[in-house]
Amino acid sequence: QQHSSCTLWFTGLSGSGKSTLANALSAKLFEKGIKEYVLDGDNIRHGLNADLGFTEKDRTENIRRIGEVAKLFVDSGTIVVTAFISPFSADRDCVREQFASNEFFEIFIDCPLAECEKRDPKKLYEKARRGEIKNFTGIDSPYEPPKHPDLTIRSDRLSVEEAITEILSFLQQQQII
Ligand code: GGZ
Repeated sequence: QQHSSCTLWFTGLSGSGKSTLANALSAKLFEKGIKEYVLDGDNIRHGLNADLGFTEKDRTENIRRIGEVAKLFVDSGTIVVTAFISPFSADRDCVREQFASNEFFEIFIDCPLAECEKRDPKKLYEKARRGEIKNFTGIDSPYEPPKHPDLTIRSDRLSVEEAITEILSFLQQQQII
């Protein structure tokens, strides 16, 4: 299928479903013969950004580098889906500035903290509450929700399939696919 390239920048709390949705979306795009790639903690924080932790400064640098990598993918004609908390609006805005307006879309994976904490698949919130992890987003480090996201997915109200349908129809509306 003919398509244009862009960055779909997912942002949201730990446990909100960013990676799950990014991977489900990428599988759907792949099925359609669309060139896509997911950037997430697994392929970025373990490699390129292995020197970075979770201080404010390190998170800012994490997001800056991911923005640069996303730009390379977009140059190559790929739809790149990024799944990082990216808690600071200013950092997300800096990345957006690197792109044309039809090449970057901020997608807010919106899930209440209470629900993320209930899910707690890796028991990280539990550890953060006990003080065993410091600077944990939503507990003792801030999350700044996007003021004007291009799309909001209420991941506590939609199934994965419903969420993917919404994102695909958004991409059609934007004439990306
Ligand atoms: C937030 C942390 C922290 C702290 C480790 N705060 O649920 P996960 O495990 O798989 O996703 C979280 C991931 C966040 O990395 P990002 O690169 O997305 O963060 S940021 O955009 O803010 O740079 C979580 C794990 O790393 N993790 N310590 N203190 N999440």
